[in-house]
Amino acid sequence: MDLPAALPAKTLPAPLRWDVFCQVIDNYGDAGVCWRLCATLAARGHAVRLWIDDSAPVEWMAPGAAQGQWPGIQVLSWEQAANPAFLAQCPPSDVWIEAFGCELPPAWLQWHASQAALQARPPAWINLEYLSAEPFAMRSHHLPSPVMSGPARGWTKHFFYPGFVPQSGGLLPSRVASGLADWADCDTALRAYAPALAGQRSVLLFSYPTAPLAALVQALRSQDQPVQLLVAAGAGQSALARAAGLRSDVGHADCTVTQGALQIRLLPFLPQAPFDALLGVCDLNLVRGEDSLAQALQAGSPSVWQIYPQADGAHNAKLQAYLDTIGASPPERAWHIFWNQGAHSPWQRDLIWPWEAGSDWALSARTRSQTLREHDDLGTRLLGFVQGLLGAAPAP
Ligand code: TRH
Repeated sequence: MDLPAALPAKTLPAPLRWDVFCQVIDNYGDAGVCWRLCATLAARGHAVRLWIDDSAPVEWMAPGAAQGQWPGIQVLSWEQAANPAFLAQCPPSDVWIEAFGCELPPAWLQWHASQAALQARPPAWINLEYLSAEPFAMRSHHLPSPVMSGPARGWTKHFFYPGFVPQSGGLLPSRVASGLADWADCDTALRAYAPALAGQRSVLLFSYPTAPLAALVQALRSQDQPVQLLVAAGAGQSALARAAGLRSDVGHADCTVTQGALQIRLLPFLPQAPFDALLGVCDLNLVRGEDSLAQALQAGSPSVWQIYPQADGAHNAKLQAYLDTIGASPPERAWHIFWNQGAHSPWQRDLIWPWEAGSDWALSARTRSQTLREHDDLGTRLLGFVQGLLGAAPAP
């Protein structure tokens, strides 16, 4: 009988040092994904530096992080990444993550390419892309992209595409569902912001201002039982306040207004963990952007995705690919059409609520979430890929 080959040392999950680069282009998704990745890696014992050009969203997503109060994570500025004197004090890392194609500062590349140790063994350099179910994402996942010019010429980046299926890069895990967050903290926040959810119907709304909010409000007001609408902070909240005709003096975060069956509660910006927890306790999550979608899916309650609209209409194919991949039912598709057709999209008679008799939406959302969570999450898949790259590189 053949003896199994000895495991190469690199397959051991030794803690690595990571540099994650984030440029905030718009909204909160760039910071949200990068922070979630950092938290996932740090929870597995890795040392992470997050270089970010605007740390304002991190201040409310992860209070204390920018002040160095999160074990394993250092939040640093983009300017520091371009300062050779500062870089000289930083131990070199094993992995560079360039989020969403943000280009690393030239001074960073210059400084690192001049270091003999890195010339002998360059870092695993990953271009972390947007979550997509489209075929191109699967085709491009793990593909190498040789650097052809500049100080790092001759090194290689690799694409990494998050996704919903086992062959993809997976989904970033929910901070709550995967036990990465302190449940007591989340519970305190839930008690504060969603005090009377038990036994009541509830909808979480995190939308762009272009969602059909007037039609939503109208439909909720005429429900036969009370419904709480928890409205996440941001531009969508201001639009909801206008659509519901809230007086400007109540149109601010952290207040509750009752209109017919509808109780509207405007939320302040919540830290990411309680935000995730909220997705797990509401009966319907109307979410936007890839990160809240990924979390809503894993949370296991029915969800509808308002996809970020692109001028060239490319978001339509992306939405279709998503619905096909998750095997969306006709009622779910009807909701996605209604919700993504602009502020004046009319309420349709065939739209059903997940709590309506005969609806199996809640059950299918739970089943989908179980399937997703049985697969390795993005952190595990990324780590495996990176270890393969580092193992293949010559030892220093
Ligand atoms: O803010 P978004 O709309 O971001 C989007 C997407 O990233 C999209 O890909 C990009 O093209 C576009 O911006 C420009 O939605 P998303 O992706 O859901 O990110 C929101 C993040 O904010 C998520 O990590 C959850 C977090 N969040 C909280 O932690 N607490 C809160 O109170 C709120 C409102 C959000």
